[in-house]
Amino acid sequence: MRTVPQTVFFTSPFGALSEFCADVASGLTQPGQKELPSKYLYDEVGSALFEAICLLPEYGLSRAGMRLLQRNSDEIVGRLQGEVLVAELGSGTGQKTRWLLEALSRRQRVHYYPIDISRTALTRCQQELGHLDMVSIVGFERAYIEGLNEVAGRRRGSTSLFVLFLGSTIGNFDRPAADQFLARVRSTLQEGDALLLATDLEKPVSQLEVAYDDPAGVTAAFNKNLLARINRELGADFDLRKFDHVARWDSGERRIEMHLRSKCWQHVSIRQAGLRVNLREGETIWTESSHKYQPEEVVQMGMRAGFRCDQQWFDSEWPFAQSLFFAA
Ligand code: AVJ
Repeated sequence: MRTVPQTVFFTSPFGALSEFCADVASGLTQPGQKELPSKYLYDEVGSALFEAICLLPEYGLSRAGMRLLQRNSDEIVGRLQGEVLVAELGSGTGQKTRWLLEALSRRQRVHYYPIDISRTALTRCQQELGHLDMVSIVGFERAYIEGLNEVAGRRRGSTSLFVLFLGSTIGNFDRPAADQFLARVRSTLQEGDALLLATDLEKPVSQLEVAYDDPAGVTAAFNKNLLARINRELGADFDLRKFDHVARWDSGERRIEMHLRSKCWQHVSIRQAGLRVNLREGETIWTESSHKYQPEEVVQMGMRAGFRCDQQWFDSEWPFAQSLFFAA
């Protein structure tokens, strides 16, 4: 039977540009380390570059996440009880999710709610998953917690929520912020609801450095595109050739950081923000952190937020974990 896919987008990017502008202005004028939020790496060009990164031999992260779901989706889904609504934080391209939705659709009609601030991502996800039998998609163009609250409002009776956070995007938060984020997720849930959390694990530094500074320069392009995006959308005049891509491991924080390092003394103007910014030679703009974890650390992180860990699955080629939690 072919069910009619109910594809609806709830969009509300009103004010999105001014939020971008405000975040750029505050990140570049704050005292000390200049910073740009990593969520802005993913415009249309950035998302395409990230997809190219995922094809690089040096970057095994997304293939590991994919393999884990390909191999274990039946078992994961088998651990859920009763009817579930599926909410995904950050829909990405939907490729990984496909394995889970297919496994679920073998036992129930699936309502799938991807939540993403990027309209492009939601569209991609719809293209990838929209044709699955027994799966209906309703996309929310929202921040994660906001979207999750809306999805939670759609549950009826004994239906439980199955929340997916698959991109290992949790790694973009520093450790205290990750705790806080998981606690917020927990507060939108009821006891018995499930969370599947993907995390990249610690591995040799040399392997991480080349994963985030690949010889073909795709990650460098991905990073520099953030400046190009600011040029395009906020009328700035960043000269991308005056910046180097830097990926550095911070052993205290156990994270790989991406920076853009100014090759010279320069000033940049950002027209829409009415702002001029000076950069010293060697000064960096910090654009992303990607935290790496120990498996037991992930269990503890979930527990602190009010979850219990039911099971973890590990990839044998690239240290990476999928952890299934239940709201306790
Ligand atoms: C999409 C956040 C999981 O942290 O590895 C890839 C983004 N940055 N290469 C990561 C990224 C540089 C990626 N996540």
